[in-house]
Amino acid sequence: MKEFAADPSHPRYDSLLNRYILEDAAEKGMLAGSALIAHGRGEAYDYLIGEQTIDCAMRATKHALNHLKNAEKPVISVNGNTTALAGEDLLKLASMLNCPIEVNIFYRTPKRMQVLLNHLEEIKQKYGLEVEILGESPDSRIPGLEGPRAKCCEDGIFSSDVILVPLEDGDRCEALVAMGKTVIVVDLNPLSRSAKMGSITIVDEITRVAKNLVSMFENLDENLDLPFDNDSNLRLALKHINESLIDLSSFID
Ligand code: PTJ
Repeated sequence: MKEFAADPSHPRYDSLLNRYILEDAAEKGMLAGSALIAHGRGEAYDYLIGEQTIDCAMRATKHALNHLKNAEKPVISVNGNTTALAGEDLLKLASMLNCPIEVNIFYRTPKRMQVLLNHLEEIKQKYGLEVEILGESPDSRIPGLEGPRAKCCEDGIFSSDVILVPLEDGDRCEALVAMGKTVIVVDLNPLSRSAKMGSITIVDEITRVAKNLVSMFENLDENLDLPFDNDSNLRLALKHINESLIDLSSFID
């Protein structure tokens, strides 16, 4: 793998770094075949959002963290893209929450599962984190889904009451909501089915979200009771995108 050559002063440094990380992860066999396409779709929305955490995303992040902290059985579910981009911060968050992290991928192959589990295990060792990593031996199924994507762990996703599940597929999100869970979605596309189906949707880039969750953990008010309505919050994200488009249209004669 070539060295990452971009200078931190580059205005789009973070975006270039994420591409580099994903190229590297693809070479290691961590990603699904369509992972870079999915990332590109996210990038397009991020461009319109201004590659920043907008106010409604911060509000959703605080609300999500409040739910995770007050959950009886929280769990963090990670796929290939999320593990590559935000594995470190999400493992730190899992350690703070004292909850398991479950590798649960849409395009499931034993080889990918092993590479992802090993990657998380290495991060865990590096930082000396005490986190249970699940996913290797699924012993349960998400009701209402067919095939390998329904597989999950009884001690993780299946029995959780609050689940953080970034970059999720719409069907699985719907099935998790139907199980009665509070489903926290991270998706840059406020129009995606997952964004609309989720209980709390954070319209923001996963590396920024993971960092925000870790940095806010200590300081979040224990009794925080933010009024929150997911549909209204999604509309605020769309309003922000719409305003960006109106600004951009000033370039057109
Ligand atoms: O590792 P696997 O097998 O579970 O597969 C993972 C992918 C992401 C390939 C799979 O779940 C997939 O195909 O996802 P979709 O249906 O393309 O949805 C991905 C959603 O995530 C899209 O709505 C993107 O806008 C959004 N997205 C992509 N990159 C990011 C993102 N949202 C936040 N942060 C990102 N970095």
